[in-house]
Amino acid sequence: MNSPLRILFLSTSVGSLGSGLGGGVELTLLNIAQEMQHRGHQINIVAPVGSALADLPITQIPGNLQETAQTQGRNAPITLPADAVLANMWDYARQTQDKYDLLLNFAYDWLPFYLTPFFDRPIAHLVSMGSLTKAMDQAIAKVIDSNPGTIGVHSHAQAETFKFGDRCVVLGNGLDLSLYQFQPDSENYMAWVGRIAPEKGIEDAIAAVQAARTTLKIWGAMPDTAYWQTICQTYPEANISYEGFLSTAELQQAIGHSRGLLMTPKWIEAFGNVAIEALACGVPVIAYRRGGPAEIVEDGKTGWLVEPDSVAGLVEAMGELDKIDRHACRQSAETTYSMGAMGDRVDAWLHNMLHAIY
Ligand code: HBI
Repeated sequence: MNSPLRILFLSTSVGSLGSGLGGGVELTLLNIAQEMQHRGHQINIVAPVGSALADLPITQIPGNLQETAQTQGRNAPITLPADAVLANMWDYARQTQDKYDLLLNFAYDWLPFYLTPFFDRPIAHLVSMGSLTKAMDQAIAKVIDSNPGTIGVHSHAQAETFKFGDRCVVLGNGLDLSLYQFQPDSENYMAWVGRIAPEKGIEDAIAAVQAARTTLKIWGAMPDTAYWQTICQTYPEANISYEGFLSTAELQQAIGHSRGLLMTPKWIEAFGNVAIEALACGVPVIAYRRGGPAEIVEDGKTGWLVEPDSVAGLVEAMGELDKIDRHACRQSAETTYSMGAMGDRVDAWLHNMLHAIY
């Protein structure tokens, strides 16, 4: 058993926890925080004002939110708004760091990486996305050079997008599977879940269900309604419905009854929490063979992996869903993606990092 630690969690800066704007990292932070508490570690979370997450201890920090990194180009300059919540969060961290054994950063932003050598306490960074900009790559590389073992990622595919990928610690991810009910039977609709944004490739899923003459139900945050309107105008015949951004309890109930989940990422999805949420409910996953989901789905066993960007491949895979055993989907979630399995990986990562220093 690893010794109990005092850990300060620093959240993403693009939205308050619970708003959905933080995407997959909200769920990741919640699950790691709950599992670390369960293991006897003492944690506190620093996050933008308006954050609420289960009954976790959160210090809410005011300030203006950060622009999302994935909408900027590779040469994007470092930006911080006036009165940046990110800067305010890290100023708070600087002032209180002595109360903790280590800091755990979830923000995919330049500042936390730049500040790392200025802090007295070790900082572990869980990098939530693949390589996006030169500035971020350089900032992360600098940290991994001076503090080996402190950069965690979710998948090998994500690590490989960075030149230093072989020196990242691959953690996968984990869910509280008790929140997900296994559903042995399905109704006749497909599911798509995610932030409704270009990098998620929802257009392909809609084109596929239109071609397959089936129904698609869509859940997730909708940061840009104009983008959604454009999609609806582009596919007027598609049988699709936007079902909103639900809590985990409601979402798992809704996707649990789907025939299958479609994952159509246009970028290298770092992981794809949604894939394990679906598997936990017994729902097979049809995913492009790209990024994190390709390391989660076992082709032919828990879903189908499709040639990236092939709508025809998605249609063909939907026709083969009956070959997948829904029990095998749930089992694969329990084996690799439970809180315990993820907790073991995170515990080992943090303790190895501390042992390397002291
Ligand atoms: N963009 N600038 C910035 N900072 C983040 O922490 C960040 C982001 N975009 C998306 C994001 N985090 C999370 O949704 C990841 O889980 C993808």
